Amino acid sequence: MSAPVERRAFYDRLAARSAAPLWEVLAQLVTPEPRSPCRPHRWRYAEMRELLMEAGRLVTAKEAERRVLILENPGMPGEARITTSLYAGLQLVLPGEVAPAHRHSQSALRFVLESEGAHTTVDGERIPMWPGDFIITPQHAWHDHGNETSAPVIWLDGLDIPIVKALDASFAEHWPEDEQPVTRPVGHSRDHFARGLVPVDWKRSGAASPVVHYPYAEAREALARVAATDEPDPCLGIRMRYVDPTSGDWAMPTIGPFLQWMPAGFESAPYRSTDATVYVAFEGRGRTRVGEVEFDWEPKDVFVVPSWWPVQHVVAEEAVLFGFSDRPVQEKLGLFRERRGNR
Ligand code: GTQ
Repeated sequence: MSAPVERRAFYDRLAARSAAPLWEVLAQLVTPEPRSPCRPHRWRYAEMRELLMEAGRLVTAKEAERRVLILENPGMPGEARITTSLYAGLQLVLPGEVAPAHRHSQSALRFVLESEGAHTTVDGERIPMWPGDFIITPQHAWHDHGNETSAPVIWLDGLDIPIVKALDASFAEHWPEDEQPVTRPVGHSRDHFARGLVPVDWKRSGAASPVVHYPYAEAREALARVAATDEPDPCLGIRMRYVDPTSGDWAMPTIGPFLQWMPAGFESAPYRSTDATVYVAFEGRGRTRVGEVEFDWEPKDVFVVPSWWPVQHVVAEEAVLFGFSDRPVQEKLGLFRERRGNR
């Protein structure tokens, strides 16, 4: 080929025509394995809680609209991403506060860390929040959060913000008042869809599960009973995913949430998957190695494992991890891969 100077001049002429030479970038675009800017990281709950309380003194929930500390992946600072495809944050609503009603294209999950009965309202259904509860705010569902108790409520938000951003499909609007009217009784979505019965002529309208509340008490009992009979998977322990009971598919179209139980003394076999995963250590204590990075965790610490990094857990005290990833998207696109063991 021609001399580098000649090429450079050619590239400049291409750039002036909004074009570029593929051969200079092909190897970075089409990699033999996932190569992510995402880094493994752990956020200590004790530290983040202090910062959140400080935020509580600096800004009201109403003023902020959502008083949230974004958990930003250290490999992608300023991008509001915890993985390349997902967003996570810690949200605080103080006693007496309301986070005003709005709705948007982005889907949200809530995993409750601290609460003594605060609530979120989703499309007219008021949902009491208790520690460990998993709650869905489907895309375009009106939602406001409130706290009529005397204790702060803190939860982990997981949203598909980067996915919606990549697709340029974001719409949002505000409800005219702080709170939407409550039009449905407590337990409405569970009564209609979570008990093995659905109204005979019901037809799915949204993309998410019609069940919006998955209380921890029930999930924890299921885990315990399954763990009593089933052999833990060498890599994943007893991992169970949250589903839409009307379809058996993941509970959300873009985010795949799960619970993972591991007994004391469990040392998981190496595992890697293409879905970068956010974990909350909800019960127990242990350590996790992600490639060369290693961190310990205790209740309510959050950590993230990037795509295709090998992960291994060592469990000191019987543990329940909550987790979520973009696995439903990858499965539907035929991109999901996992690998067990040391290959
Ligand atoms: O609670 O509606 O963490 O709209 C980010 C955006 C929470 C929410 C977030 C949101 C919300």
